[in-house]
Amino acid sequence: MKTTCAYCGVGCGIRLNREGDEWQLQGDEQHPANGGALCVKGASLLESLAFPDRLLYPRWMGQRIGWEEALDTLAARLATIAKESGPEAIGLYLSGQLTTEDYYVANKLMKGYLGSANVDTNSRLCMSSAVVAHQRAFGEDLVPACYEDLELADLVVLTGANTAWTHPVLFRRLQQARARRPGLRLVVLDPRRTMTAEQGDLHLALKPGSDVTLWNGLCRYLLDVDGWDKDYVAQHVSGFEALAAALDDPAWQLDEVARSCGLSRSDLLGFYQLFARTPKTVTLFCQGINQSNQGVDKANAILNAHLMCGRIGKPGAAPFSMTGQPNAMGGREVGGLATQLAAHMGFGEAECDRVQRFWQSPTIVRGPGHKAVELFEAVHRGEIRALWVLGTNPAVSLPDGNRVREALSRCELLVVSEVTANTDTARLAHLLLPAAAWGEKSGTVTNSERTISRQRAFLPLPGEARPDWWALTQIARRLGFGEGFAYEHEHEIFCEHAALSGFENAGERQFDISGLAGLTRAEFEALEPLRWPVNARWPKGRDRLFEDGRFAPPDGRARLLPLAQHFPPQQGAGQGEDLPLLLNSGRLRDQWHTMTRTGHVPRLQEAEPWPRVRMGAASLLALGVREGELVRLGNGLGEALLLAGSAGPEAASGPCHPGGRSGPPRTGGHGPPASGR
Ligand SMILES: Nc1nc2c(c(=O)[nH]1)N[C@H]1C(S)=C(S)[C@@H](COP(=O)(O)OP(=O)(O)OC[C@H]3O[C@@H](n4cnc5c(=O)[nH]c(N)nc54)[C@H](O)[C@@H]3O)O[C@H]1N2
Ligand SMILES: Nc1nc2c(c(=O)[nH]1)N[C@H]1C(S)=C(S)[C@@H](COP(=O)(O)OP(=O)(O)OC[C@H]3O[C@@H](n4cnc5c(=O)[nH]c(N)nc54)[C@H](O)[C@@H]3O)O[C@H]1N2
Ligand code: SF4
Ligand SMILES: [Mo]
Repeated sequence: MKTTCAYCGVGCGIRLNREGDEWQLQGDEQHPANGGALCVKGASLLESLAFPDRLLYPRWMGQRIGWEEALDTLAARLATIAKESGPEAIGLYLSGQLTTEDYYVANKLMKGYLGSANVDTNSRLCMSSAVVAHQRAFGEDLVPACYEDLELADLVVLTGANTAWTHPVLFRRLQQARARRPGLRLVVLDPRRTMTAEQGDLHLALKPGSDVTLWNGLCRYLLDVDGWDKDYVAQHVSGFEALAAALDDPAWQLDEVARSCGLSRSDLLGFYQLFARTPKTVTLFCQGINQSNQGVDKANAILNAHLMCGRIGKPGAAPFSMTGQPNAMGGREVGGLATQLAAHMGFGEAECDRVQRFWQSPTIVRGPGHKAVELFEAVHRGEIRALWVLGTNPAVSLPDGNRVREALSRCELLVVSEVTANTDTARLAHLLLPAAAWGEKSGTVTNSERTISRQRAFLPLPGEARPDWWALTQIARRLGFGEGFAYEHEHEIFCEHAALSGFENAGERQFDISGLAGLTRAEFEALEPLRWPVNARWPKGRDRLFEDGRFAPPDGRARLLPLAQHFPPQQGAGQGEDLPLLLNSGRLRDQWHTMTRTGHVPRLQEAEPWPRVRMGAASLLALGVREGELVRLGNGLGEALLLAGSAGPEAASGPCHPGGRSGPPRTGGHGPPASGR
């Protein structure tokens, strides 16, 4: 039995064998993502299934009820709210940990049947910057490369990513390629000296938030040394004149860039020279780029450099956005963000009409809904009266958690579909719905390199747990939408999703998997991993996009964009004597997000049993704090009690303390505040 890992966007294949009563788990040697390797989280998946507080039955206000009653009650309440306040008073908050089939049904129900665009996903906190950057540069949200490109490159630039911990199997592939071919260089751009940075040939600990400056500086340098591809730009790219004019600004000259980024001139020049002379360059980016006050611009700054050099769509040459969650990409395919409609279509009139015709639905939303943060603000104001959260823990993972928890506790009807009742969001729910977990649910997921893989069920559904698509379908039927939601199996949903991707698509949308729309049940069950698009032209899938230099806009050209540097406001005026530290959050190697899926596994607790704030030696000294002491950090948004840790390979470097994304913290109670940065 083969399936796909439940955690990160590498999307490793897993093989399960049954020996007696026991399942044995190992990496799938034939899967294109991992070729048999697994990291500690993937290898611990079977242990993680022993949830201490598994949600097995629906619960209404804490009391067990039956599914029938739960569904009838929910449908009746939703119908009343829609009638009284309009469908916009209903919101859905989804997750990159759902299957594509769950996602598709949720999106269709909201945008085509209920008529509310207020459906967003935790990908808003994660991939949405990359999505928009791709749309701006390529005309569509497209990841051009595949993992093999990391192995074929001569230079890999890893920026805003601690890949050794967060995409471990991919990092291992890279390290193995470097061992085979020492000429393959690794440059890491990260304010922290992470485990990943430790292993680079060069680590540039740039000042947090200064990425646009660094990449603009690179583009300026490429112009100065004639290190760009004039023919490629002339044939395939637009916007060069505007970019070149913007790059004339002295702010992008080497010395000035080095100063703004807090880097030595020679290190920076060394990187620029290496980039300029290495055609086979892959730039991998993740949350240090996406999660930012200017995440979209940061990503476009990277795309600019690659487009200027024509380093895209070629073996070993591409910009590469890594996805975080196992199915962040699938969510983007179905259009689970409030700012998309479906199947890589937006809200143009023709697109809305097309999707409505395909769905034969009673309505269609004609514009974007609230994005995650706005969605919870609308809940706070009472404009959204009913919120259904599936597969995510926003009480912990959204910014300004106190405000979010306040919004959730004010919500008139909060429904949470979960695997465990033991999450901060589930504890606030009126109605809890038990979801099938990994190993029990079945469907498809898409990884960072566009590979669609099957998740397969090998365990029976415990208690009354059900797949999320089933619960959504049951509600749709009770709301009178039975015809559009007659699904009995995820196979039917997948085929419909595949058909929509090819519907009236004469090549305008590169997301096209219509070649899979006719799969029989048996073929769906046996589906081998393959990279989209999958259609008449690419029946076996496609490794790289844009090989021919044709992009998605009508003129076929990619876009270069002039970009300005904006530092996060926390790094500016607000930061003074009483807010001396910059705080950044990094993931733990052995834990998954809010820890609801991994916190109960002893093996995964060993490396980092305590919440820790790591500080450089100078900060510890200035604050009068010793390693191992408890410190209370706070700012206007809240407080946290943490164990103080010192600079290891995971600690800060450069001029800042662990730098940049959360609000600037205030120190409390432990010695005098540090004297700024
Ligand atoms: N073990 C584990 N693995 C995971 C996850 C998990 O929870 N646990 N989650 C998955 C998910 S959903 C995601 S999205 C990915 C995230 O994968 P990563 O993005 O690799 O994870 P982070 O640890 O958040 O690392 C972000 C890095 O950006 C750096 N950074 C901060 N500010 C800046 C900046 O201004 N510029 C630059 N260049 N860098 C900056 C930080 O110092 C940090 O090292 O991981 C996935 N993999
Ligand atoms: N401070 C800070 N905050 C962050 C980030 C950061 O770097 N720093 N990163 C952001 C990013 S990139 C991300 S992706 C988010 C992640 O944030 P969340 O999505 O809130 O984190 P998880 O802990 O993965 O929560 C997923 C929940 O879904 C449940 N679940 C798993 N499978 C299923 C299923 O099939 N069905 C249902 N119904 N439930 C299921 C799990 O039990 C778990 O409780 O956090 C964001 N928030
Ligand atoms: S690298 Fe990611 S997908 Fe692969 S086993 Fe580890 S967590 Fe799972
Ligand atoms: Mo993420």
